[in-house]
Amino acid sequence: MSCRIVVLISGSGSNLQALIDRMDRTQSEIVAVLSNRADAFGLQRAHAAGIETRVLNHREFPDRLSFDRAMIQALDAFAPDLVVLAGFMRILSGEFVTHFHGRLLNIHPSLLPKYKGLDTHARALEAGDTEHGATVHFVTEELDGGPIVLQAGVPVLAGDTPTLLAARVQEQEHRMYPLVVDWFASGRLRLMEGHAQLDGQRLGPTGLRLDNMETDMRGTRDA
Ligand code: NHR
Ligand code: GAR
Repeated sequence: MSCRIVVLISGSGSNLQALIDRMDRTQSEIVAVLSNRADAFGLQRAHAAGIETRVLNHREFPDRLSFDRAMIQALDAFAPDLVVLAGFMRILSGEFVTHFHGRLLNIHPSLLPKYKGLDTHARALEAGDTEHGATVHFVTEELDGGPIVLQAGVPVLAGDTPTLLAARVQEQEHRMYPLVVDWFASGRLRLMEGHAQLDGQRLGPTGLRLDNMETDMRGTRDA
């Protein structure tokens, strides 16, 4: 049976594109894309792929909760098994997060728990970090604080700007998000008692590392 996915965006949607590009090879289907901005380029990507779209402008609602309730209604109409935040820029209420508990994933552009919130690339540069990266995690009410599934690191290079660094991080995002979504869609990944679990094994506090996993797989292939 196919996993019904709805993707939430606010902007370019390059992570959405990475998911779209894998759809024919997976047991999942993106049934809708929802944006809080009518001008999000990701909506054009969805149209080009023949995926239904919805726009809910948060500015047209009196407060966060009524926006979130409208989103819950719009999303429930698609009966999603999984809701994927892909560059979605609105903080979600406890009511929203509870409604989709265990079926809500986010990709965040830092090696959490470092740099929760916004402007992560500038903050990593400012701190003089030699490594930066991205994290896929289950969403809970604690902003960028939910159980971590997968992280990928990139080096910070001499002469980096936030834009250069963001591009390097996004390359990794486009590899890691489809992988995690596949794990969820195939029933291998779930949220159990507040912890991410893959193949029945509870993951550690910072989840798995994409680079380690590839080393492991190379080991298996060469053996
Ligand atoms: N909601 C909850 N409850 N928990 C999380 O972990 C969430 C979430 C909503 C979004 C994505 C997150 C990120 O990956 C995310 C995780 C927006 C903001 C923010 O401050 C912070 C983190 C994230 C997304 N948004 C401003 C707000 O007032 C608006 C900023 C804007 O519109 O540009 O909502 O980084
Ligand atoms: C991604 O890098 C994602 O990690 C980040 O925004 C970018 C969206 O790119 N997410 C956040 O900052 C969430 N607050 P995309 O629209 O091209 O997928």
